[in-house]
Amino acid sequence: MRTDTDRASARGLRSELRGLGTDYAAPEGRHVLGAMTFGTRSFAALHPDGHPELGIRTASPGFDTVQEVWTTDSRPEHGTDHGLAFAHDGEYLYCIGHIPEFGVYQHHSRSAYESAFRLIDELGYPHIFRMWNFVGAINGNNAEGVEIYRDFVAGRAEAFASYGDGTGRMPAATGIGMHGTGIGFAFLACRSGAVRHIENHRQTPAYHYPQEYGPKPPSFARATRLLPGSAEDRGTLFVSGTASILGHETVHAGDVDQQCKVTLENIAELIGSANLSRSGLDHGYELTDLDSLKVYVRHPEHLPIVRAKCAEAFSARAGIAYLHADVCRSDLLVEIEGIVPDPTW
Ligand code: 3EB
Repeated sequence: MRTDTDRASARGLRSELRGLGTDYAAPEGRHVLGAMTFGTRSFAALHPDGHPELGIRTASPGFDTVQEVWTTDSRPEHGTDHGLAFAHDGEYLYCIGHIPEFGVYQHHSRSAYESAFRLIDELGYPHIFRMWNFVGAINGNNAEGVEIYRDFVAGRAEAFASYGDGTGRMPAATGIGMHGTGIGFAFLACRSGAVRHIENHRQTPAYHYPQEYGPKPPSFARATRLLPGSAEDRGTLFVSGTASILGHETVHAGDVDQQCKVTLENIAELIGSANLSRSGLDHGYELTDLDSLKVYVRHPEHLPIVRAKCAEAFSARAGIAYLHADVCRSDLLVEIEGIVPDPTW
């Protein structure tokens, strides 16, 4: 984790990955839309300053405690609704929620997502472009003996089935573990920006995974490109949590070194010009264009090797946070997400 402030942006919207310990002050002319705090507590609440803050318990010796702060150039309004806390500024909406521990999550993840879809309709932010889900005991079993990740995924899929035209609106996402129990989630949506969801030719779309990974497939795209309204620039590319999966299969179970290699290759292919041109984008990117990286590591003893691999692959200027979390399949050891900021910023 770098000690100064790192930035990644969509026009009007920026992400800053910062260390904890000091109060955050938005730069002149900017306003906090919301925050995600990777520390010692899991919660979803409005901060005393007004903005929604999602707390995710990942703190562990040797790992980073960080905050991702989303800022915009218009002053947001804040509110709560059906257990959700949100802020919106006329173009962007940031919304968070926390599902407490339950024996079975399916119904609760479905209703949380349905509340989220209702909220974006009511407030008028129809395009979700990034989602995060932090699932406690993700590889543990629920009260019916179903893996908690699969339990969560089934409810989310039910909500997505009645959201728009199904798979066409599934955004970039992260589905990862956290310490403790319950599920924390956050998402970003926009009003007038153009949103395009992108797949990776090396990987089966998650929403087409076969049933061996759970009764319902996961609802997300490999990346989402956000082109702010009226902009003629390249936009911002949000890269989903990415792991050592080729087709739909985990490769290199038990080998963190090779899992890092495949994960980095998956991201490089995803954001490269050949893959993006399949989605009609005319620019490609490289790993060194990524910023606001989050690297989730299952076993603390793997941190040095993962750190070395990432330092080699990413720009020395990029913000990178190393976080201690279980990954959604018990054979996955590492997962990486990031943002390619708009190059005009
Ligand atoms: C994978 O590719 C790894 O359930 O929202 C990555 C990103 C993963 C998002 C999710 C899961 C999710 O299947 C896991």
